Amino acid sequence: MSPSVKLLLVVACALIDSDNRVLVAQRPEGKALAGMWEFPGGKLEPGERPEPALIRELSEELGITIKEECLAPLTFASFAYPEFHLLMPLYICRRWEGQVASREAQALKWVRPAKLRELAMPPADEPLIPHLIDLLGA
Ligand code: 9L3
Ligand code: MG
Repeated sequence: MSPSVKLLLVVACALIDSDNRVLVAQRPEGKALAGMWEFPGGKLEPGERPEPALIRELSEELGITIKEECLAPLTFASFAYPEFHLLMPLYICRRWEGQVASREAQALKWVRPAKLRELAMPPADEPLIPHLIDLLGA
C-alpha cells in the first residue's frame, strides 16, 4: 500500500435474533452503494474507539441501546477502493435494549445467513457471509 492511500475505518455489526437470523439494512438513495444490503454500522469519529462508535451508530440508525460487553468481535473485512482502503471489523450482538426500527428511512430485514448470498451486498460485506454461516448455520 502506498503511503498516500487513505485508510477508512468503519465498524459493522451482525445483530442476531433468537432464530439465528441476521439484520441487514439497505443503503439509501443518494449514498454510495445505494440499494445494497449491508451490516449496519458506520465510520469512526475522530478520537472514538470502535465499540462506542458502533454503539452510537446502531442507536442513530436503529434506535437500540447496546452495552459494550454485548458486542463480540467476529472478524475483519477489507476492500481497496480507488479512493480509499476500507477496514471494517465485524462484531456480533445478540442482546440489546429497545425495538429495532428504521431511523434513517432505510429498509431493514432479518435473514438466515445462507440467504445473505442472494442479496447484493457491498464488496466488503460479502466475504463475511461464510463466517456467519460457520457461526450460526445456514
Ligand atoms: N460500508 C460497507 N459496509 C458496511 C458499512 C456500514 C459501510 N456494512 C462502506 C460504505 C462506504 C463506507 O463504508 O464506502 C462508509 O459508510 P457510510 O458512512 O457511507 O455508511
Ligand atoms: Mg451507517
